[in-house]
Amino acid sequence: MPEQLSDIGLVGLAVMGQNLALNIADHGFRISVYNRTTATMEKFVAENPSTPGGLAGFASLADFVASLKRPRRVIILVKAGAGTDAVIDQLVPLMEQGDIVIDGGNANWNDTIRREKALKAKGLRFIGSGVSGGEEGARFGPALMPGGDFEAYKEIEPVWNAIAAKVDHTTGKPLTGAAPGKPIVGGVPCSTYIGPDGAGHYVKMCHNGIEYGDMQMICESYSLMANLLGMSAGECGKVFAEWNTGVLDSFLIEITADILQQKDPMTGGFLVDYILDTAGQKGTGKWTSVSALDMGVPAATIAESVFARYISAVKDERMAAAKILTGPKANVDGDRKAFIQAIHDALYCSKICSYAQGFQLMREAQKEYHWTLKFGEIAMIWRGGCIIRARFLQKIKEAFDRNATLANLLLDPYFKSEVDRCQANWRQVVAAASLNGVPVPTFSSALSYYDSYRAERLPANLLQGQRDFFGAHTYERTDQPRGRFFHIDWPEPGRPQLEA
Ligand code: NBP
Repeated sequence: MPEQLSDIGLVGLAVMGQNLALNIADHGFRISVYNRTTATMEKFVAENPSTPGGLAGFASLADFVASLKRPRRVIILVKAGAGTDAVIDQLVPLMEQGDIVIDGGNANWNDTIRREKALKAKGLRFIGSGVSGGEEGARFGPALMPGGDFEAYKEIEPVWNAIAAKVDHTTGKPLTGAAPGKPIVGGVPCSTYIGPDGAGHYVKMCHNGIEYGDMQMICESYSLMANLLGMSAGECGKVFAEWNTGVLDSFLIEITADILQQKDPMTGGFLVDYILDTAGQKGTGKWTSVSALDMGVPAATIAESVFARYISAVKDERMAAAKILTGPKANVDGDRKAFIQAIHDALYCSKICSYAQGFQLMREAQKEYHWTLKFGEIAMIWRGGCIIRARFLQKIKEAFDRNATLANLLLDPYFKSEVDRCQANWRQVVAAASLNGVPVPTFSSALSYYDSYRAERLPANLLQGQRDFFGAHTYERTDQPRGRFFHIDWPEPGRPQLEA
């Protein structure tokens, strides 16, 4: 038994685990750490001999568990999936009734629901907590999305509130300037209890889906500037830097400005011009889109951003197709400054639609999984620490403060007026992109979403006619109450029946 018990423990000392452990120790909590490969743990502890709370390393999981205050609180930050299950299987026999396991990895929410149930049956409590913000966030303040047993959450709340990113009470702006041993004190923590079982990991997944959308929309803006206006990467970067002072002010716009202006150390040109145009992914955007498809939520813009990565990945096929398939030659005349403003507005309106879809998805998920999600609080905790942190999220929080049961962000008076103000430019950009052969999958899908959502009548009347024609799937009538279904014998009686 160690002389001094630790407040909390952490298993998994890769990039996220090391940074989160240091963040916890910086806030004065003593933390025990364990890693499957002992040498990694030893090196980490040796490199960080004096933190405010103190780090204690253990080579044996049993000693690690024994080093913790009761109820024991163990954070797992290992490779999501089989790695998490392996650690849980080893931990469970070492823990006691009421102890708490916290999975901080990017788990699929269905796994979290399964794990919570399995641990509950053994008398243990389980928290699935989204941790957003990558390495930097983990070190100096991530956005945290804990879900699971509420009483268990209360046991970790002081740690979670301490280590989370902080935003200013009134402006909602992230508080910056944290350094090793000098964490941010004060401000509103970007952490809140999300809901039972898999709610935290579900919301984290939606955050990532929205992040996919944001990234693709920014890429489309850059592509339009480069391909339609002939701007260099550096020139595009300067535009993004300017945009970062207005309504689009966000971490992703800020880093885009820097990335585009970065020079290549090998050639002296702009680095981005030398980066191969094939995008990778870890799967959370796909999970978001699959969940939307499963629940019948039209999150088309988020799904398009996943497909955009897929099509980018078939580089060889695209290179071959480029030699065969033709399109218009890009040619945009007119006021360049006005067109850049139009691209800005197209990005802004598309972003509003993408977030509208993400929040609609969470709204549907709460019905499906019997959660009560507080959308204003979710927007609030995304204002700092995470990859999608943005000034814009303050407006979303205010929209849900005005109306907690808002059906769609587009219906909020502020967002409605913003789209009204910018939509002519959005349409102009999508039209110009189409006429000039520049792909803008998220801009155009967001515009179709907007026009579909505001349409009193869509051509689904014909679609139901088709379904009834070939499969007798029936239809409802515009002149009859909803829920009454009709079928007619289409064209001539006695025609051969076709299979659906
Ligand atoms: P990785 O996802 O790369 O996982 C590496 C860690 O998992 C190492 O500590 C490794 O131990 C451990 N591990 C593996 Br792999 N299999 C194991 C097993 N069967 N038993 C025990 N330990 C095992 O680490 P990461 O990038 O730090 O991410 C950690 C979690 O945080 C992941 O779920 C990730 O999705 C999530 N996340 C990451 C980021 C990010 O920016 N990287 C952001 C947000 C969330 P070893 O040293 O012995 O191999």
